[in-house]
Amino acid sequence: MATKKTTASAKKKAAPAASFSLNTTDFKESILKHLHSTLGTDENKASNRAWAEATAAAANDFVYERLRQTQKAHFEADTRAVHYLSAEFLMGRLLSNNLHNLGVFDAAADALKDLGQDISVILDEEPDMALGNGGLGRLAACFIDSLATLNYPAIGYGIHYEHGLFRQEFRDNRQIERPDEWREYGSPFEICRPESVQQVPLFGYVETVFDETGNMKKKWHPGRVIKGIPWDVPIVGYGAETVNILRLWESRASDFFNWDVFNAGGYIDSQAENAEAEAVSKVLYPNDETEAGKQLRLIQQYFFCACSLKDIIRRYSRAHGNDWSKFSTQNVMQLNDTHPAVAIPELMRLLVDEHDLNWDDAWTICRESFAYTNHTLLPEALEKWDVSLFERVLPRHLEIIYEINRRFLEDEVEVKWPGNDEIKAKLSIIEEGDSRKVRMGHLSVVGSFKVNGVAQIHSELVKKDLFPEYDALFPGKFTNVTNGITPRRWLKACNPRLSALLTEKVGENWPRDLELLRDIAKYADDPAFQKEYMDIKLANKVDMAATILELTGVEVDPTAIFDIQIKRLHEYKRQQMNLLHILALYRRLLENPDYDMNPRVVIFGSKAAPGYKLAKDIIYALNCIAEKVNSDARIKGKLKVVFLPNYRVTIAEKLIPAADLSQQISLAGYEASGTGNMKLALNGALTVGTLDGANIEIAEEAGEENVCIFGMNVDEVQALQAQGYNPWDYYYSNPELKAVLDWLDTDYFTPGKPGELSSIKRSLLDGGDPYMALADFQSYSDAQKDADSRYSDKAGWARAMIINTATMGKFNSDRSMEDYVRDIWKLTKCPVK
Ligand code: CR6
Ligand code: PLP
Repeated sequence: MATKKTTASAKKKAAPAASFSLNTTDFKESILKHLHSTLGTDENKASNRAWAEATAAAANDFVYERLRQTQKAHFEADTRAVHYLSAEFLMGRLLSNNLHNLGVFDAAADALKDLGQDISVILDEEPDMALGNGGLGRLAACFIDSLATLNYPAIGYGIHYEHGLFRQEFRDNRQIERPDEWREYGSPFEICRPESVQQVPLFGYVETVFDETGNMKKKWHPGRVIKGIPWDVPIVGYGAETVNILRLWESRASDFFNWDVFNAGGYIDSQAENAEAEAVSKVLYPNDETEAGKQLRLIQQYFFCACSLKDIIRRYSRAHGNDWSKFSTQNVMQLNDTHPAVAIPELMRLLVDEHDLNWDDAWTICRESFAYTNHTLLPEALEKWDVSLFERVLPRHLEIIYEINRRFLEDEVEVKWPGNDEIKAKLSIIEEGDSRKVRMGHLSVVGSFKVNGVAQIHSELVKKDLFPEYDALFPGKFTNVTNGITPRRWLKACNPRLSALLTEKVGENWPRDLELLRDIAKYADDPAFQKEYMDIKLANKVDMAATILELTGVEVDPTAIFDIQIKRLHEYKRQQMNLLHILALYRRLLENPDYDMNPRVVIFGSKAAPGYKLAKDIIYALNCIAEKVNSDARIKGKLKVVFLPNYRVTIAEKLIPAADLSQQISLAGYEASGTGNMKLALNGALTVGTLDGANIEIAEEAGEENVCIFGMNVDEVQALQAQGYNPWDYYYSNPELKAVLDWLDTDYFTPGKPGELSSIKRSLLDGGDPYMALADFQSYSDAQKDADSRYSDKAGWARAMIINTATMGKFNSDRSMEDYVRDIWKLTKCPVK
């Protein structure tokens, strides 16, 4: 059966019905109008940036109108809303996404073309809005896209970092960090709302006072007050019925506080104070799964929670005055990890100290309003704050936490386990010891009505290993919501070729209902469809090869296997195991130039936390190995290694459509979910992965035969840990593994500087190999061999890729949102006229 070719006109037809009847001519006029009257320039001298801003302004005419209608509808309906509190939102670029969601991408492209501009060049002008580290921040961005798409009343609350995640450069193969300047010259995607500024108190002391009726009250005398200025980023749902907002808080010195200093003649002092206040929202902490433990980070967390809660209360009071009985039916606050956990004592403070509620009523409201998502089991990522630090920065909150804890231990733990001090110590929000600490995970569990993990296995481990007693104490509180990704950005916009083919086959509704893609499974064995699908993959790989050449100077063969590992650098994600496999392949090729393997390009994209020495050593090693391997004529180009600098959303959007293999190789039990794994599989890549996080569910959906699973499962990992793991056993019993590890001690990859890569070997042997890379190495290497031979079977490979695309419907973040709505948030949709 011959399938239709995807012609340019078919592609046009494939675009979804535009939500706005904006034709090319109108769009052209609008862009010109904004070029003249908003940008104050002229088409003869406009820079690419001016064209981009004029295009954004043209789109904003619609965005703002829908935003206004949405806010009106939400106000009139006075519906329950979710407030997604997250220290990170990894948004990426907004213009292309907004044009797609408005349904005017093609009109904009044609309009720009008529004006002599290439839309891809114009879109490339936009810096990424990188206000997040990795998966957690990108998840928040996908979730708010889905909430708007599904017409749920929702607000994202976060921090308006002046500098997002650092820009990564390589110097002499080592990572160096440069400041990110996403809004150096302003951004057309945000609106400042001075009318909703908030004041945030900090430091100081607490006084006990008595009111006129003799009731004891606590009065916090802050040592400083800073100001929170809201910036709203409109979040355009697909089809643009609803436009919600992401409200990001910027810190400044408080006017009235500063005024006194200024009047006292302290001009210089007042400037110093400004700088200190502005430091709060200056930079994103570049940590991923490690603890920061810094005063400024605690202040950041409190700052955005305090601003957000006051904002929520302001909105609530506008409709309900001083009647608090409906607060928790109108509002739910989702804590994205423990970073916003301080919102719990802050709401208690606001209700008890400022709005005069009694403790019990306030606590009921709190517990009915907060829900908490756990994103990790790694002990070093579970936040704890020194009591002394807490006391200095937030003295009243520490008192409130003590009171929450006292009542919890006496009224709940003691009742369930009378006299059991061991359990009390385990469940206490305060960790006793040399330096006492506030456990933010405990606080989040105690202060919320639901706690969820982010993939089935992770949610089980949260119950079984992390919080078993809490699970016994609060039956039904723990639940699972498997993560998801927005198919609008991660397929429709980033992979236009495949999107057009899919639309041709299943119609234009799949970006909303990703399950519709199941229908293409029936073409999985159709040679004509296979050819179309694989031609698209090849075209994407050709584009990627050009990008690789441009960014790294390395030439790669687009017909080679594109074997991709893109994610933050962390030992648990095991880039070091990938490195060992690269060395094994290289060694096999050197020993036998005819070694039977398909040409392979191993591609990395990854940032290491600046203070994470071993992660940075791994980047250095991979760059050194890449240099050597890529220039070694003996292996005839059969193996190439590419490390793309400055991995971010925009690079992910280019790489993912070009991937053949998706490396998801964390030690089982350590990757809570993963979301990159979903994006890669949706775009056809076969997962080489462990039975960890969402890989398990991906394998269930795609079928085990369409993924390459290897390594120990969680039970086996735990059994080996219990029995005592000794990496030297694997070193001595596996000659290839020993050879590649020993190679790291030589100067083969660092000429004249032996030992420069030794830290990696040391961590895997003397260091005990905490993430068991050596134990899983052989099985990993076998899975890679299996993937290689599957790649040789062209029809079988095409089939597997098609099935991967067809079966990822579950990982639509719209589904995640419906799960949250059903099991946790209990929202109703609010249609917008
Ligand atoms: N690092 C998990 O490790 C998960 C995301 C989003 C992470 C990752 O497996 O997909 O959250 N955890 O749920 C944290 O950030 C604490 C992550 O991105
Ligand atoms: N960083 C960026 C830029 C991403 O787009 C993603 C997810 O796609 C991640 C990090 C998270 O990747 P992973 O789930 O593999 O950790």
